[in-house]
Amino acid sequence: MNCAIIGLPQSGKSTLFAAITGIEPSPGEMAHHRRASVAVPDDRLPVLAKIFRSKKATPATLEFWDFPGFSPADAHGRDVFRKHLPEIRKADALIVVVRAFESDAVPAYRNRVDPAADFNEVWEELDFGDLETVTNRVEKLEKALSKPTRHDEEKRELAVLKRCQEALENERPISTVLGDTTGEAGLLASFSFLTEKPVIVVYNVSEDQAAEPADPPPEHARASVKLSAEVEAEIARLDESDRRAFLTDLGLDSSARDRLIHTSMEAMGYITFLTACTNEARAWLVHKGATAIEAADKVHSDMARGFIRAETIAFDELKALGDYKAAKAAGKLRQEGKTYVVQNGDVILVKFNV
Ligand SMILES: Nc1nc2c(ncn2[C@@H]2O[C@H](COP(=O)(O)OP(=O)(O)O)[C@@H](O)[C@H]2O)c(=O)[nH]1
Ligand SMILES: [Mg+2]
Repeated sequence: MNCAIIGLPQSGKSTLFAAITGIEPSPGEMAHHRRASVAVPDDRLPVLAKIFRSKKATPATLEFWDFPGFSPADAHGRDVFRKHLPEIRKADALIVVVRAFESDAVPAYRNRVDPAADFNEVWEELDFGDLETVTNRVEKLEKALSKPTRHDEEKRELAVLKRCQEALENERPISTVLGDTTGEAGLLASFSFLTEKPVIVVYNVSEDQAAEPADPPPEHARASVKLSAEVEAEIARLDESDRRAFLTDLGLDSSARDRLIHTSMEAMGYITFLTACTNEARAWLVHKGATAIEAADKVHSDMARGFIRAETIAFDELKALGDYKAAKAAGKLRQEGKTYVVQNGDVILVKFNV
C-alpha cells in the first residue's frame, strides 16, 4: 500500500513527507524520490495487547513516497514529471499537495496562490500522461489489426481503449469509463493508469487556517485534508509530552498527520482487522469486501490453505467484555466461514489445519 506525494514545486510536499515519516528533507537529494514506511495509528492496538497480554503490538503500515515537484509550465518540468511517471504509476493512491499558504519567503508557482487552479493543473498532467499511454497503445493495436490474422483479444482491448481515449480527451478520468462486471478493469490493469487511482488533495494552508474545516474535495479527488505541513512537521519533531500543549495553542484537537494517514487508507478502500495472542497483537489492512480466507492469507498462506473457520468478534464488543475467555463463555465469538466478509475492527482468530 503506497501513496505517492506529488504536486507543483514549492507546495510543501517534502515538508509533508517529513511530517508523516519524520524524515527531514536534505538539500540536493531530491533528484530521486524517497520512500518510507509509517505505522497506521490505531488506538485499538494497545487495548487489544492488554487484553491478550501480548508481548508486542504491531501496527499496520503504509508507505509514502516523496517526489520532486514538477512544473508543467516549462519543458524541463514536464521532463521531470515524465521521468518519474513509471514510479508514480506503481502507487496505489496519489496525494496531491496544493499550496494554499501565503509566504513572502517562498515564491509561489506562477506567482499566485490558487489551490483550485493548481490542483487542476496537476490533474491535467495526470490526464495527459494517461492519454499518451492510451494513444500509443491504440496506434500499436490498429497496426496489428491491419494484418490478416485473428485478433479477438486485440479487438476487445482496442474497443475499451478507445473509450478511455475519448474520456481523457474530455478530461474525464479512466475510473469513469470502466464497468466492473465485464472484466475490462482486468484488461487494463497492466497500464496502471493514473486517473484510475484514488486522489487525495492536501490543502497546505497557513498556520492560522489549520483549524478550519477542509473544503469538499474537488472533482476527480476522492478526499481532501486541510493542514499546515509546516505545523505538522513541527509537531512531529516534538516530544509526546509537548505535543498536546502545542496542539491546544493552535486550536487543534489532534494532529492532521494521523487524519491524513487514515484518509489515505480509506480512499484506497482499506479496512483494518486485528489478530492477537500472547506473543503479538497486530493490525492488518485488507480491501473492503475481503473475505475471511483472504484475511487469513494476509497473515499466513498456510492459514488460508488449511482454513477451517475464523473465530470473530468486533473489537468494541471485546473491549466492553474486557476478556477473550469471558467473550467465549458468553457465546460472543462468531464462528465464520471462508466467505464471511471481514468488517473493520474485527478481531479474528483463524483456526486452520495443514
Ligand atoms: N509558511 C509556510 N511555509 C511552508 C509550508 N509548507 C512548506 N513551506 C515552505 O515552502 C518551501 C517549500 O517546501 P517543500 O516542502 O520543500 O516543497 P516541495 O517543493 O513541494 O517539496 C519550504 O521553504 C518550506 O519551509 C507551510 O505550511 N507554511
Ligand atoms: Mg520536495
